[in-house]
Amino acid sequence: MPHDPSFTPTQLAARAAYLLRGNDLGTMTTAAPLLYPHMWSWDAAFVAIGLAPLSVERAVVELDTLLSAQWRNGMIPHIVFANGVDGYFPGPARWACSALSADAPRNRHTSGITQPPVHAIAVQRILDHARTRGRSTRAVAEAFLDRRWNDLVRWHRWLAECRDPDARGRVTLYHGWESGMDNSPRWDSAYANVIPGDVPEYQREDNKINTDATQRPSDLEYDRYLWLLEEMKAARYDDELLSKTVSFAVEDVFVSAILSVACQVLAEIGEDHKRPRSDVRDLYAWADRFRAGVVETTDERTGAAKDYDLRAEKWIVTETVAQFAPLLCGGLPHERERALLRLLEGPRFCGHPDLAYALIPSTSPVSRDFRPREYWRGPVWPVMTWLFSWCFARRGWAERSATLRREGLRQASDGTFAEYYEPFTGAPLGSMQQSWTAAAVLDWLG
Ligand code: 9WN
Repeated sequence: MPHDPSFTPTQLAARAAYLLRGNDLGTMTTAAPLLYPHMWSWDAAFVAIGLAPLSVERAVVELDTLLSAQWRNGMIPHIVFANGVDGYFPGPARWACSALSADAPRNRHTSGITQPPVHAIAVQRILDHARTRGRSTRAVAEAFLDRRWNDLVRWHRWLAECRDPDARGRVTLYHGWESGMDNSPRWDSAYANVIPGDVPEYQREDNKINTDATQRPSDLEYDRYLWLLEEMKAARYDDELLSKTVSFAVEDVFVSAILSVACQVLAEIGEDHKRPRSDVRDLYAWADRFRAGVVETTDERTGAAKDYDLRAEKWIVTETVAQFAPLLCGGLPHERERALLRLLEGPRFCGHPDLAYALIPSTSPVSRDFRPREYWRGPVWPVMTWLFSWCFARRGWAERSATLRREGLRQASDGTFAEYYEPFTGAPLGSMQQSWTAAAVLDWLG
């Protein structure tokens, strides 16, 4: 049964705003107060989406902080470390980015990998809110776009050129963390081929904070995560070398769909705001390329998308939220899209009879890989609900979007702002006070 007490929308919005204020270090918002005391890339974008209805100015600062840590090659790193804050492993010393790579920024500590490119969506939400405000706020948003346009295009260009050098229309990842869905069953077979060598000694911090081992990745998984770091360090985070040497390399269909949407959104912003035509043209071309790359992976009958393991040279078929990637970016033939919507809304996902809320579990409850409490192996992640709800609205599916919003808000009305939820009981799991959960609620209620 869903948890009590439940808060009214007004109370919930106030608590969400209070939470973001509490997690604010000044110019960056931590992803969560204890478990994630730094800035994460895709979290920061969602945080900016939540901040925009409260303060366009503060939302802009969030993205500015993130972009000020962009690498010279264009990569936005997955973590920007808060100065002088410990409590997360692997921290800056373990990544050693600026010592190893001339592309890493000198003035900021960051990780050496990336995360899903949802940032253009945040830029659009900021511009949407600015439009409803006075002249000075609109000017802040415009100035941001002037200041950061090139950086945003550089970011998308890096993904298109360095992470899809053969123009297959799919983004290559060298670490499960880059997918944002760290231990999803999607990556099990690719990780099985990662044989940890000499991993320098380490102590996990996450399991000191979340002491319930059923909710976090295992030690064996962590050994592999840390081994990949060593492989990347040996390659000095060099884009070309990574593609040859790292033992984990997958084409992520979900990140590819996000990139397609993000390129489309940024191209439209570029058109509206009279940005250079060549940029807009490139962005539309990448949107098309990655949409086609996603569609190419889909099952003819169900429309379900799949990832590709570049090292094993085989498709990865699992029943996870990533199967629905084409619903984000579009491009499927009509019948196939209808089949995929039936899969989404049927008993293998949102229509499973035992779910507390009609939301998309990270892994299908009928899959062998399903674990109802374990991170990306089953729980419902509110931020995913938000992403689908937003994309569905954009695709003209108002009712589907509204259903996700309604169910997402019902789930969040327990006021914990949990990182993820148990699908059957609705119990909050992972980190509480998770910034992006509050941000989703603020956007929905804004
Ligand atoms: C590793 C911050 C991040 C999210 C990811 C989520 C989790 C980190 C971790 O937390 O990953 O990047 O330590 O488990 O999987 O999506 O961005 O909220």
